[in-house]
Amino acid sequence: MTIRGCNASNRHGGRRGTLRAWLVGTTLLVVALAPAAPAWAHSQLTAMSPADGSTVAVAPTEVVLTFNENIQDIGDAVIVTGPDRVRVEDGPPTILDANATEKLHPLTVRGHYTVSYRVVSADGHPVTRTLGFDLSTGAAAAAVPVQRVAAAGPARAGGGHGGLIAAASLLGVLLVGLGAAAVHLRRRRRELPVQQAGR
Ligand SMILES: [Cu+2]
Repeated sequence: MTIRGCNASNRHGGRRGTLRAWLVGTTLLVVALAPAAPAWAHSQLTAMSPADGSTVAVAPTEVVLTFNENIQDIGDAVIVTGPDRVRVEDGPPTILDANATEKLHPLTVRGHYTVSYRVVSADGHPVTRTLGFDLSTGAAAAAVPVQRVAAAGPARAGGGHGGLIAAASLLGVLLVGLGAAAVHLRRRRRELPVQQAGR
């Protein structure tokens, strides 16, 4: 890093102290902004009914998502899409403690159903994921190609933490770079007249 070169060529204790203080300050800031190491403490799905990947012969009337901790009842959404790409969920889910219950319209088409959810963790971070189940009874789907990848598009694992870490890291790099540049410029400005005086 440029900071090291800058520091190594700096023989002036006072200014090195300034740089060190700057580095300590920016490091503390970055540490404060970055979330703690066990960053994946937000709510995780522990079970779904019908089970993820299962095949059921009787059409379920609801999907129940169970998490490892209570989730917040703020703008949670569950989207259930049938083999014919028709959405079959009935309104927003009902949240009770660690469970999100999503009522379904009658499932009349056999095939694969995707279940995508976005719920807000106890710690305030949204979590999203796409699961699915198969219904073995019902009418054949209309001639629509089943595109599970496309259906899985809106839901992504992860959520808030990754972006926050990236933003904090970027901010830290910018601050350290700006600080180093400022110290470097100030030193050059001060040393120039001294060198011209023939020291
Ligand atoms: Cu979280």
